[in-house]
Amino acid sequence: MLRTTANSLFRLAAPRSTRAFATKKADLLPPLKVAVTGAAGQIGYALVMRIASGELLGKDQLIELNLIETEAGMSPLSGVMMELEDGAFPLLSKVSATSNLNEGFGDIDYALLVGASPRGPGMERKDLMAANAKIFAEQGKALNESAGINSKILVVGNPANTNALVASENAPDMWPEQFIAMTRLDQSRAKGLVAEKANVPVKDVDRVIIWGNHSATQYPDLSHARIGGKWAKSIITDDKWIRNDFIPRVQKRGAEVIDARGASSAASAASAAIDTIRDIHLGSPEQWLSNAIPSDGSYGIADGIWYSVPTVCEGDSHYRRVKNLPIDEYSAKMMNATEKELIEERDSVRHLLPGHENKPVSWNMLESLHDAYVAGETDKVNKILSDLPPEYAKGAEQARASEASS
Ligand code: NAX
Repeated sequence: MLRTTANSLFRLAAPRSTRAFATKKADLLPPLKVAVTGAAGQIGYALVMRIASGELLGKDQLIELNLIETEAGMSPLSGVMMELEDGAFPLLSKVSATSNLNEGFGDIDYALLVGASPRGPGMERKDLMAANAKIFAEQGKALNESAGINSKILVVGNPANTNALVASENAPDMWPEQFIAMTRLDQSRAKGLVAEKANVPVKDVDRVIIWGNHSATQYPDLSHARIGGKWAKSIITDDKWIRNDFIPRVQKRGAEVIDARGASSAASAASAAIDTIRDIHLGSPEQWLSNAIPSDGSYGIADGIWYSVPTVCEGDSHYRRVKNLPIDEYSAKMMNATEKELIEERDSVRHLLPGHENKPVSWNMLESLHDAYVAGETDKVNKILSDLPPEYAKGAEQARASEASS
């Protein structure tokens, strides 16, 4: 508990980035450490080359890559190491390969958790869920012990949302919001299909939302989407296309790729992982980006599941959910269906969820405190303060007193 409190206070006090400072001092920024699990797999292979070339954190950012694999994966991984060496990437200051999690996650700034157990012959979904939950529980523990204090963790390996929950629950000293499950690929797929339908370049499509689980229950929502700045539904007026073609196609796009390619999405998944972390690190404040993050009860979604919502990435490794969007009846039904699946997934791995008692106070709570304070909602401020541990409440009271006296 002591470590938890000290860590959360330190996290609050720590500057979120030294970027602006560093750019003034040198052409290249001091190295940031990035870990990738499953680095010898097909997504990992596509991913590490692009990270090394500077697409993840910027072309002025030196990178140390920690590649993590199973014992069996170490041999193919040595080939990936050779190719990284042969690429002579100027930004890559160091590469290491390991199957030891604490070593691989030591002081990292970002981790991309791609490695996961594949579905074996005759394996049921619940068996796959259990096998992967075990992997992500171990990784959560190791991240808790070894990762950098402000690190961000992107979970790609499936079932991504529930794996993120398991990893976070096993990392009691980390904020839940440090763990994000990837739904950016689903969002990009949805944007691509809308662009095709409207016959416009994909860059003209924005505010497409993926709600819920990275699975066939996800809800790709066009209610708020825009095409060339205009409301998408005023351009795509065919609701039947949206409900009977667009939504199921996005939900099952992974299977469509497997049917055509004979292998699952790899380059596009790597691309989406790069996009997710790049936007979190460098910011993309004008976009609504879908990320599965810990629910805070917004939109009536149950607490304690990793549910995809629209977020705004402000840069410096910080993101905010987009709140208070109007939700129509059809959307509510679709959002509930995917929530139900996530609750069932959570319940099936309960034995690997040690509980929240030692968790630091979440960003969600501090953000709600800030919002209520700025809006002058005194009752809400007092309610949140009464739920906070005393050391936070004392600091908030002091801030309030000094503001009142200035
Ligand atoms: P591959 O089977 O090609 O590669 C997985 C790699 O992970 C292998 O090299 C394996 O040795 C390694 N691995 C397994 N367990 C590990 C562990 N405990 N620690 C470290 N490494 C481990 O799969 P790939 O196509 O790369 O897919 C990886 C994961 O991404 C899968 O779970 C897949 O379902 C998931 N996906 C998630 C997507 C998303 O949008 N969130 C989309 C693409 C992809 O389907």
